[in-house]
Amino acid sequence: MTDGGQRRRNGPLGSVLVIIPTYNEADNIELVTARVRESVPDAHILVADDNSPDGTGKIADELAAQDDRIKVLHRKGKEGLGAAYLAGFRWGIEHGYGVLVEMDADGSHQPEELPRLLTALKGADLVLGSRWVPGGRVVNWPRSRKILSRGGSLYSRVLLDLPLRDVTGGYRAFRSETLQGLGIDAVTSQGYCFQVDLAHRAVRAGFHVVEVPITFVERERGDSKMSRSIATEALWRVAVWGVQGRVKRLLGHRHT
Ligand SMILES: Nc1nc2c(ncn2[C@@H]2O[C@H](COP(=O)(O)OP(=O)(O)OP(=O)(O)O)[C@@H](O)[C@H]2O)c(=O)[nH]1
Ligand SMILES: [Mg+2]
Repeated sequence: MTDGGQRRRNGPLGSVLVIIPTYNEADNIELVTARVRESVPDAHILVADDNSPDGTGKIADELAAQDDRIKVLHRKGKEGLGAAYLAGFRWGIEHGYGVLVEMDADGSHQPEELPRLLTALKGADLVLGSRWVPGGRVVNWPRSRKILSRGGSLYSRVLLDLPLRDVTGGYRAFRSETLQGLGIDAVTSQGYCFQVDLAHRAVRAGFHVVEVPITFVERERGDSKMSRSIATEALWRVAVWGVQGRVKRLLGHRHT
């Protein structure tokens, strides 16, 4: 399965598409797109909106009408963050982008840090914006939330044998070849679990995954869409993958 990191790429990156999934982000979408534009002027932006009742999709259309580097993917209804990203990835791959970036709309993932992620991607297959490596941090989170997030990453790291500190973060830059090598058509997980799933697949497939410290800023406007059920999904799915991986390795050893 893994090829010992042989897939590591050093080639040029190609054009960049920043995918921003949105559900009721009317208060945030204009600012985040403007900040991306300022920070990485050549990047294109794809807003993947799930027919937000607050009119985010319409605002995105208005932004797109003024700037041809902004595109909007209108989806029929709320199907979750993972499904929106998968649709965005497929769109980006079809349209020939070399780099696909995941970024939240709420300002937690600072567009000003994107150039650092892209620089790191020149020597990697996948770059994770990481809150839990030296230099990374979180602004405006209570201690309890930090413990929960670090605990979630530790849980995934141990169960799935991942050499990563921030497994649930959602600020990432993929080479499109990396995404194409992950078997994303088989991904059904959502929320935090979606991020764990992609990181796990990338490591297992032998891709070179690099963590870059980021400062994650808690959202100031709009409501969180993460729920208890999304956190619970992550807990059980990661446990199942962990057991499956161990059973596979055990059987593999026995047959050789
Ligand atoms: N298209 C789409 N986007 C979604 C959906 N759920 C969440 N999002 C977007 O995904 C991003 C992350 O969601 P958040 O609600 O900020 O999740 P979070 O960052 O874990 O939670 P907070 O820390 O409370 O902000 C935001 O840009 C959301 O608008 C969904 O079902 N569909
Ligand atoms: Mg958020």
